[in-house]
Amino acid sequence: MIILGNTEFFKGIGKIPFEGKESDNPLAYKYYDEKKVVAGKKLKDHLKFAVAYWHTFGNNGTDPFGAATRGFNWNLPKDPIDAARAKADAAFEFITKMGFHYYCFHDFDIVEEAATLSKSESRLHKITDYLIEKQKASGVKVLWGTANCFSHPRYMNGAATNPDFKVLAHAGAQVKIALDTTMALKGENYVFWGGREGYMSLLNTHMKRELDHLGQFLTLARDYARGQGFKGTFFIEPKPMEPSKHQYDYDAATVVGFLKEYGLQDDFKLNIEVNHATLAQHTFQHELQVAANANMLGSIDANRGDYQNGWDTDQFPNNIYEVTEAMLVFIEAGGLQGGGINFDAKIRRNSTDIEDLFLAHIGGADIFARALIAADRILSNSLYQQLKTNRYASFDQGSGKAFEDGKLSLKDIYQIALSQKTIEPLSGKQELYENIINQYL
Ligand code: XLS
Ligand code: NI
Ligand code: NI
Repeated sequence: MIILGNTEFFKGIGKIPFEGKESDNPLAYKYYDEKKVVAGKKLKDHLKFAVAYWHTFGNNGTDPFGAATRGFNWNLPKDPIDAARAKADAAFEFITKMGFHYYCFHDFDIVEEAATLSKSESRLHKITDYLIEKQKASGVKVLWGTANCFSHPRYMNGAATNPDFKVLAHAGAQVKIALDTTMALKGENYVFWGGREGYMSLLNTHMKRELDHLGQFLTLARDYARGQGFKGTFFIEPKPMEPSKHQYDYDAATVVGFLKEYGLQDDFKLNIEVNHATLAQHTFQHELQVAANANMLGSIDANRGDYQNGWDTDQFPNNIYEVTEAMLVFIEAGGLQGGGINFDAKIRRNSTDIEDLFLAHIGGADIFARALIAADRILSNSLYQQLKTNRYASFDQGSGKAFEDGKLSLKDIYQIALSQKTIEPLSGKQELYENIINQYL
């Protein structure tokens, strides 16, 4: 078991340096040079890497078939506030050693939930004061906060979509407190991920009523936070299933439609998670593109799934080809609106060395940095953009342009088609696009 030191939790590991791709030092960045300027911006400002409090400082390796394989010294103190402070010490040591500037949390990641709502709230006040001090001392900030409205058994039938108003009210109170906490910590954004907002069986579910409740709940949360002066962005994190059989925030397209239906499109954007895209049978880049089309590409939860099995394995990202395709969408969309790249990923159960947490985050940061650099070069040096532009050239002038401008009727199009003699095949050139990506990696 990993048993970490007391005052210095990650003993023997210093600040992770950037050493470049020739380095064989496993505890060094090969691509993530935070000050490197790409497309007019430093890598650290493009990517805004964040550590996920729950996985990195909470995951002890349990799975449905087995016990913990890792132990954390910060869990040793009996008093929950002492334990929370120790965990915060470890978290800030880790984030600082990684050279990251952000973290993300659920309310009950930063302190253990108490037996009653009001006791939980007072615990959160205490740890918030401590975190404010840690943030001041280190310069580390909150990318986003959220409320865990899915773990406790009270949420087994949902939180905002629970058929029992009492549970909805409890979730509302929890969200209010989590918003207060996020604002006190100067969090830049606030996330809603609805693991229990959906159903296990449609037979016992009034879907329309539940969706209306969700829309109303999010409206109240937005109005409250805005009333308190919160300027950040709210994110919805789509996921199709797990733990529910069906989740209402199924994928990016579903969420965009939902936000527009309930009038939330000006305050909410999307937090796209790689593995959730996989579960929805989409690629990561597809989900980014759908969000970007709606001007709602807010943030990213970075991880990867496993193509041989169908659940949220939350592995650290490592597929350079895929991430490069995603970064093409990212750059073309003008980056993220308010958010960053949060490593919502966990090391494997049998990764039991202290350094494994570092290696995982180094790999994740390097893959995104390398992909962003490659994507920028593809966009500025290769034929990629020209090929794509040419593909649609028939809409840049003449009848195609008139169609785009809304100047043609269906009858006009009919006349045009009658006068066309032949239609020459226009190759999609997919293999060429694929080769270009490969060339620039
Ligand atoms: C679970 C989600 C969760 C959210 C935050 O699958 O990814 O971790 O990011 O509640
Ligand atoms: Ni996530
Ligand atoms: Ni997830």
